[in-house]
Amino acid sequence: MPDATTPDSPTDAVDPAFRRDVLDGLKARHRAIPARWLYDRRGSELFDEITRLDSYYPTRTETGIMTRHAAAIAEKTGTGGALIEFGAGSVTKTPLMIRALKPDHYVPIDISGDYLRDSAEKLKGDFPGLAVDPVEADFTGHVELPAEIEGLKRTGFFPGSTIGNFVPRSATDLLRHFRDILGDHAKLIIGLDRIKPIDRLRRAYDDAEGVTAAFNRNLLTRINRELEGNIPVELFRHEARWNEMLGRIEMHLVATRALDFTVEGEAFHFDEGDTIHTENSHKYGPRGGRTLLLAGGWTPIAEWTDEDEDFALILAEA
Ligand code: AVI
Repeated sequence: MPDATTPDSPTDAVDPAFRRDVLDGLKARHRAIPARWLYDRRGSELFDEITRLDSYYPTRTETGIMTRHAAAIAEKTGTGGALIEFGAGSVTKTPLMIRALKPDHYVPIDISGDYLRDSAEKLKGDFPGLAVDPVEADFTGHVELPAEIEGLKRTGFFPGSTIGNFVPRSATDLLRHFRDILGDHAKLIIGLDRIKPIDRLRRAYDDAEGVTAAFNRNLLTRINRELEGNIPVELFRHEARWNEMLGRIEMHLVATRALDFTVEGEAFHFDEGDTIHTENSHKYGPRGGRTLLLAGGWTPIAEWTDEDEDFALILAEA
């Protein structure tokens, strides 16, 4: 999900999709802006900081699962062939998977060309025998896999519980799309965050250090910079809400008093307590996670968790 593709100075061209999503989102009855826009350069840096926080357990828990179960993951998945990662890859998780699965080809797919090329170069240095074939594309859209992996066994990799940032209907669409990209007989290794006590979830998404709050409010700063807005950022507070019915943590930006602002010349009014919904992070129980995969066209064949069952890594086949 994180990428650093979008402009950070007003002189850069603004993505028309950003303009549309922000203006439509602010006009809607349920004000909401898609989470993908949280990741400008600053947002990506802040997300990186979040992954190192004590209270944000998913990253270190998933890495722990991969380290501890590397041999079993390799045994069930099989080694060699092509490892196709949806996203540019992380400096810790990707090398762990490459070491375990020993693919001949590694194919990261990401919309951010610069980041993709940098990390591909680094991996080539770390794994001299590995062919790295990056694909610059939005993996939610059309993806052309490199001809070099034609006929090879394919394993998709989608860690980090990024699937949780999609509502179940979009998540199943995305899983089906992955199946189409990877083809018959492919496998998929996917990270899913588990449902757990609400106070732990809240602390993970509203940390004492205020990093997640800064990450959320940075969206308003970005709107002001790129869309000539004058949103009073300091009058919005971050809120992480557990939605019990939908099994998800929601991030909101809440107006602390009645306020007015403009974005690209359009006027907006907020009453005290009005919110902008900026992200969903769905959590799944063991059955829910597997059902999601089945609905997305994948059959789960193995699952690994940590001792506290905070996080799950599922292996599924097409
Ligand atoms: C990228 N994604 C999986 C993170 C999550 O946990 O949903 C984004 C995030 N939002 C706030 N903290 C982390």
